[in-house]
Amino acid sequence: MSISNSDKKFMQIAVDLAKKGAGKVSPNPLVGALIVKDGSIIGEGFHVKFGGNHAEVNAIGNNFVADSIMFVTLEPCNHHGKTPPCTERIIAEKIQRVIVGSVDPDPRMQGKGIEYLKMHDIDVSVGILNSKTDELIRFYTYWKKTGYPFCTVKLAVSEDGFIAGIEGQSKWISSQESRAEVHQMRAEYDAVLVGTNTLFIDNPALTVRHITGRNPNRVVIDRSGKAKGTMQVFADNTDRIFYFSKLKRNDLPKRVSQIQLNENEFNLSGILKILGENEQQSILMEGGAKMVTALIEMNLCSEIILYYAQKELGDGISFNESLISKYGFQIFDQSQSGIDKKTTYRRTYV
Ligand code: AOF
Ligand code: ZN
Repeated sequence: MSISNSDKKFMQIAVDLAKKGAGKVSPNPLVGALIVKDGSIIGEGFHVKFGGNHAEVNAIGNNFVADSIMFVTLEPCNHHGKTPPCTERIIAEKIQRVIVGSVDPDPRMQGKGIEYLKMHDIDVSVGILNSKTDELIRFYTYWKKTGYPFCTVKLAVSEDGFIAGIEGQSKWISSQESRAEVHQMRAEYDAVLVGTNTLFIDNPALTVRHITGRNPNRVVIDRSGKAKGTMQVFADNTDRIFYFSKLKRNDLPKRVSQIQLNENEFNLSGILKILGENEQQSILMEGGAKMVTALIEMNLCSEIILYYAQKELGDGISFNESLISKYGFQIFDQSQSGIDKKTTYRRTYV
């Protein structure tokens, strides 16, 4: 059956529903679902939190959905995980048609859910609005395919081209709106990563304050074990702290997960691999110029977001923007954030 403009409109609603789970469902994907009968919406749902009902089940709820059409941003699952297979439920409810955005890259799936529905005489269409549905699951997809977290570098660049003052301090370059946006990202990424230099210069808390949202996990890379236990990054909180060092520290709060690596193991690639193994799908890199450059040069960075601010610093540390094209990044999006101009660069990956 062909896809109409109203089908696209319904899928867009499912995409918007899926976004409501941001920051709460990882390491599962964001998923939204909508049930339509005779042109009217009779059910809406999304994956609300990890371990909870899938979007499809929430959309079905207690509604009578026989002979309806389901719009779902991700291929319905066909396996027993923390919850039973959505495909079985769709079949049992006698839903007539399923319109899917993206195929699930999980090795247990990759089209098996779609095949299963078709085998049970359900009319399935795949790929509608898939640039949007793929975007919803970009962290999940990258992590499933590579085992590494999707890393975003975020930098504010002053009017005269510096990302930090001469001492390395990077606070207050960008506008209030940009700072709120970064806090929104913190609330949606699994973890925020910094190195020792940033800890000593900025003593950042890396928590969410300008908006309402949960705090991200924090990752501290401190090769020679210099960080102080009293630093804000270790302040008591409910989320996890991963601390990478060559030394075992006895003076850090007990809740810090210490991961000791030897000289050979101590590199960004190895560290990110370990974070991936610990189900960290997305990392926001708020580190200094050196760490950011290393991440890009090692092909470990998937996205660079630059906030071009209006403020002049006079002098300071700059970021070599020629790295952006040299490592295959292209402009993905441009927008305005308060008085700052924001550019998002992406590189094609997997
Ligand atoms: C769906 N709808 O809303 C989500 C899906 O452990 P479980 O039962 O929660 O299953 C997790 C897997 O299910 C996950 O790896 C992915 O393949 C799929 N996620 N599928 O049909 C949803 N969140
Ligand atoms: Zn499911």
